[in-house]
Amino acid sequence: MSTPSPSDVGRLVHLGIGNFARAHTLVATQRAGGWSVVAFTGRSAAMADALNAQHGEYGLIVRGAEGDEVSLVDVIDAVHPASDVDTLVELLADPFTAVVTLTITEKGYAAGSDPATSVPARIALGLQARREAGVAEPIALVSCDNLTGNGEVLREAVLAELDEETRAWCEDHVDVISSMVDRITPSADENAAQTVRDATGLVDAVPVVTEPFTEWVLEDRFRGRRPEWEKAGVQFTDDLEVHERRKLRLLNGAHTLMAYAGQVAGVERVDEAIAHREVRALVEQLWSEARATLPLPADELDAYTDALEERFRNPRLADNLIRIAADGTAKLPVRALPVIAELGGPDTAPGEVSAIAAWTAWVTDRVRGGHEVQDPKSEAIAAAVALEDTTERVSSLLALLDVPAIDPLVDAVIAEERRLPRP
Ligand code: CS2
Repeated sequence: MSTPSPSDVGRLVHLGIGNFARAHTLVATQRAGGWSVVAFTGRSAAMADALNAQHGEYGLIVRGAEGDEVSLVDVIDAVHPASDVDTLVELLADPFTAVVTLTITEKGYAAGSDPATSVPARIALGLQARREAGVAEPIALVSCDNLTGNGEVLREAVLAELDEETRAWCEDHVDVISSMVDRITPSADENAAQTVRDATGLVDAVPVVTEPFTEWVLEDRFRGRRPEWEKAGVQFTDDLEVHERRKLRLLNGAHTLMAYAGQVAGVERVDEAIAHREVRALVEQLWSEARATLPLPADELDAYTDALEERFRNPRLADNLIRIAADGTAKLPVRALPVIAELGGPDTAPGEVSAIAAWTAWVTDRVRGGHEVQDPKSEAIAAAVALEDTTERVSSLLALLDVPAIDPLVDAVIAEERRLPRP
């Protein structure tokens, strides 16, 4: 096995090119310098056409509370639609490819065995081809999604799709790395393209708007080549779990609570939700519960939640709650349920219960109001919401989070639904 030499160049393949990767990991890869990036889209192929028409270049608007900083990011060589499985397999079998990063969202890890729809299944095909091509150089798979132990989740999902021989080969040739990635990235507003054009001259169909804060922490165990991300302020650690949990439970947990409770209370954006007295009180309660599950000193947690509050209050970021409300059935089991379980049940975690009750209330209002809910289980949500009886409705919804119908959470959620702030 070669000694790690991160400064060597190589190719990075990114899977799931959306706003988040373009605001964050790819910016860090550009700063690291020297690496070639080939990206694949998520479900919609439109991003491939748009970015290729701009030779992979796009504008990045860093939107602080006081003003914008606009720059161009030019690190992507080519973008392919997710459906181009052959190209992905070819790239993974090529020794020049040393790193694969993923932003495929929580639900992408449970996508099954069909390479047409499953990223883990596609990676498995690529690794098999890499082994068959006799490539000795290690490859690293890096998950950048909001899951506890995201590398482990990815490893299991890929291994499940592999033949025996490739599975054994992976031990010496594949590193699966967990990472925590943080940068709030709303959908770009309609003026973003003009802002990029005025500042840089680029006619940009897919500009990115993001916040000034940025953090990326990775497990420090790459055996092969990787970009020199340290140059971009990226951190490497042997103890990633605490960073992951802190972010998932404090940032993402509060986001999820605000997304549902905020909309039920009649507001649309994160800055409005955190300024809403009653919603903010729920966030404070959720934070005090989540903090009790984190093995970190109080002053560190104070500084973290203070910084979060300032980020949420950014008056110029315009982060819409509807963005965060997507995929609740994939997010609540990672963000809220573990805290309730670790604290010993719903009675000791009323803030987390309110996040779940806000979700059941919001999907109910939304579906009954004739709107769609963006979620991998949207059909089952609609069927549950159609139930007239409250206990049946709530227990059917909670079953979609894998909570049993007799769980005390069902009654706690029903009681909390009635207490949620309304307009
Ligand atoms: C949000 C995240 O969509 C969501 O559920 O909570 O996208 C959040 O903005 C990022 O994790 C911030 O790093």
